[in-house]
Amino acid sequence: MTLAGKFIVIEGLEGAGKSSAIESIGECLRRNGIGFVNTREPGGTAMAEQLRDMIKHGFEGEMPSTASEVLMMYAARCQLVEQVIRPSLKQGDWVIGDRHDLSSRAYQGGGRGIALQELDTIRQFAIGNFEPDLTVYLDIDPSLGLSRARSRGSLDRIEQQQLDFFERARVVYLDAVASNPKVVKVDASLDMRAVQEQIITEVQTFIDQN
Ligand code: Z5A
Repeated sequence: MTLAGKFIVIEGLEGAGKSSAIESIGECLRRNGIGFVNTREPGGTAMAEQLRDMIKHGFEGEMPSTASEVLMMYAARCQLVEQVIRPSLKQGDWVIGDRHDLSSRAYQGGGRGIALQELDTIRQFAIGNFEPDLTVYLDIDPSLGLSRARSRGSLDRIEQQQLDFFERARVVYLDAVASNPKVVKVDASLDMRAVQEQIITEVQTFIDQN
């Protein structure tokens, strides 16, 4: 079934500046008279928010294994897609997603080392062929991103990974940019205004083509 709205996702490593990017995309859609909803992953439904909390902080001192972590990510994503994203798109709203499936490939695949073919199988079971119409990937050197994220406050369980975890995650993101025309790269190491200009250019081009 063709969905009336479009799903735009913002992706990137820690400190890439996703929060301000999401605001810029929202302003751009508003200027174009397009109604939208915001989502975040993991999270975005009551159940998915509970999973988010356990993924980020564990539960009563118990930390998820690598396999549990990835299954919780997809459980949360499945809930969000079925309860919020698909219904919104169906009624003609656009959706701005703070992360989606590419985060699992980057963090659980690249970072944790789960084979991407295994993730494909889980993904197919959880959400089938559902995918974003446009992904804006904010590319940043992990050491710069982490120093920005640290200046923002304390780091959660995943954010506390070593630099090489994020370097492996970045490789997966860059592979996606190279292989999938629906994933566009923005240089997030520049100052905020320059980053926002690149994002708005990409999103406006996408709007004009749709
Ligand atoms: N995760 C996963 O492993 N697998 C998955 O499938 C999914 C997620 C979906 C979600 O945590 C965690 O789950 C995330 C990935 C993992 N953890 N890690 N690591 P979250 O939602 O709490 O965290 P996040 O998504 O990584 O981060 P965020 O806070 O939403 O955004 P951000 O991009 O990291 O950062 P920011 O708050 O927008 O900016 C950081 C600081 O830099 C801030 O002070 C800004 O003012 C500053 N900034 C931003 N842009 C600039 C520029 N251009 N110049 C200078 N300073 C800047």
